[in-house]
Amino acid sequence: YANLQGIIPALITPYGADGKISDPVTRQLVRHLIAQGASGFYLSGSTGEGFMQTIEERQYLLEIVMDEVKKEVPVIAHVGAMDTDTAVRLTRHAHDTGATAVSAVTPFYYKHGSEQIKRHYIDIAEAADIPLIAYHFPDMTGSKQSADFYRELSRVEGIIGLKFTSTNVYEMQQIMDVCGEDFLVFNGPDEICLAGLTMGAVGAIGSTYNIMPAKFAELYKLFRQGKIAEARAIQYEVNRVIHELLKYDFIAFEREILRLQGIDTGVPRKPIQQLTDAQRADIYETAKRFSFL
Ligand code: HMN
Repeated sequence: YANLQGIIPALITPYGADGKISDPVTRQLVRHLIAQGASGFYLSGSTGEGFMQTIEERQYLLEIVMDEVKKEVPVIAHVGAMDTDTAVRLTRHAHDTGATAVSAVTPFYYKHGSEQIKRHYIDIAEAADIPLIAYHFPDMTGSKQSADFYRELSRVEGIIGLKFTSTNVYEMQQIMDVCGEDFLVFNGPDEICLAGLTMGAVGAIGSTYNIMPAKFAELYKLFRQGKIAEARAIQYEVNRVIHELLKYDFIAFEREILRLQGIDTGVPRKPIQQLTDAQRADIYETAKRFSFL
């Protein structure tokens, strides 16, 4: 899985004016991001609004991206769902479409015991011959599994890694320590991308790589060259933008920045924040200030 590394945008899902997934804009966005240094794509995660889409929509998006990307870069399909059957169905489809890997958040809303959650992951891993990347996102799912839990998962055939979305890099390191070197951990929070890489993450999957792919690709390159001070300077720079972003719903903010960059991905699905004209004007000022335009 040597190609699973680097800066991987958790893709914003492009919608047309009718609110449906847009084939041409998806292709435009994916092309643009590859040209800017994206190392792969992560589809239908939190950023991609996967949980606000039908199974058919999630499948359709993957088909478009696979067709456009044509194995140039790896594509990870997020297949996470509240129920195992949906995740399994999406996994089989991802396999048939030729995706590189699937990924799944721990099932949310209901408070399942860790044995059930483990079973959920094993069922996904057994559903098709496609690698699985588990997804630790306690803030969003309310499900916080231990390093021991992930150690057990890492011993399951087909489970190759973890997307770790928490700023607690100590916990990340503890997981890596017990899962072994072959277990691929991806950093989640973009604002600590460099910290996650320093601790041993092989790459980073995140939302702001939709709007600042080149900056993060540079940070990653510098990190790999051991130029930590230079990489840190970029992390500081992008964090000034993230500081502005966090005043909004990140999906609404990123869609607006993309629109200003000439890629109209439409508006997020409700109840995600719908920007007012005043908010758009404010984001426009931010975009100018940070030379997005
Ligand atoms: C996804 O599943 O779409 C993401 O990759 C989630 C991702 O880790 C984002 N986390 C959250 O939104 C909480 C980050 O990219 C985040 O948006 C960014 O670090 C700004 O806070």
